[in-house]
Amino acid sequence: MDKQVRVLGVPMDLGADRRGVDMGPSAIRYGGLADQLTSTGIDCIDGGDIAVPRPEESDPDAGGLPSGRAKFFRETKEVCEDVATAVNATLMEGQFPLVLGGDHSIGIGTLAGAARDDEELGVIWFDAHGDFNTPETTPSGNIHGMSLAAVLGLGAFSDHEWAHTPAVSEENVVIVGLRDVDDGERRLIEESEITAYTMSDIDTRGAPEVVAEALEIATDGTDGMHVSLDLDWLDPTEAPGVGTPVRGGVSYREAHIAMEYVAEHHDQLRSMEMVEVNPILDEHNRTAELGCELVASAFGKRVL
Ligand code: HAR
Ligand code: MN
Ligand code: MN
Ligand code: MN
Repeated sequence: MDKQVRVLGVPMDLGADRRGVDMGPSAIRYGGLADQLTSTGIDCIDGGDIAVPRPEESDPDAGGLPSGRAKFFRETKEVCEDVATAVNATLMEGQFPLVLGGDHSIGIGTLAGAARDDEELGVIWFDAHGDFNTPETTPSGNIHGMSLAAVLGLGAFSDHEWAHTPAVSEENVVIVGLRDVDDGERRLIEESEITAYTMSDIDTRGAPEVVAEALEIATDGTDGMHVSLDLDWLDPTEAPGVGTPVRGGVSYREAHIAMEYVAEHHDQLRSMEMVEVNPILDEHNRTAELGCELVASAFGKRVL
């Protein structure tokens, strides 16, 4: 990574039931992000946090959707618009945006900011979950389980320009590490043109092969790619401090090799985010610390 990295915190928890992810950006900074980046030889600056309203002060069902349910839709839209503005301004300055969540609903904003109008963007979504529900299929109403569907303009999100990012095409979107999918969501993933690698794919083919293929798909004919790292992608024994842990995730070593492969594509990497760290559920901040190590690997940290 030869660009200056600008860190943007988004203490967002309106998209998830488990309060505590709003403290993610603090925990990640406290977990040594700046030191990890500096020791990787990266020049980084901290752009501070984007303001997020408290759920207690907001009405989850204030509306704005044509159908279905998406809690705090209005507030999420406002936060994501601010995230998009900050991410785009960062890119315009020639810096690299590194966004810290917060729950995964912020991915809607990061991608909207990273995808400039005339350029196509690929996406790799490292996650236990598909985040592919729409307001019509969601079992929870939580937007963090819908962010990828929102970016692709599915269901009730189709009329919403703030969510739908036309510069992202399904053919260049890849989910890696999938193991917890709802029924309606499964149907949407199957009907779509995205590629989803489950944990079984990683078990049988190995993380390096799967990630290499994911990188090919995300960079095939695109002008750049966005990497979205949901820490529940890892096994909960490695990353217990996440809002929605699911057994059977990737190991510490698999996660590192994946990020090292991302680093090999630094020319195409346009933006990155790390989400869903929940310090209330963590053990001595180890999930946040692991996240910092993984970001350093993605930016080219090496042993030799
Ligand atoms: N699929 C479930 C839902 O829609 C939970 C998914 C969200 N959890 C996350 N996102 N951490 O990756 O409510
Ligand atoms: Mn997610
Ligand atoms: Mn997840
Ligand atoms: Mn589209």
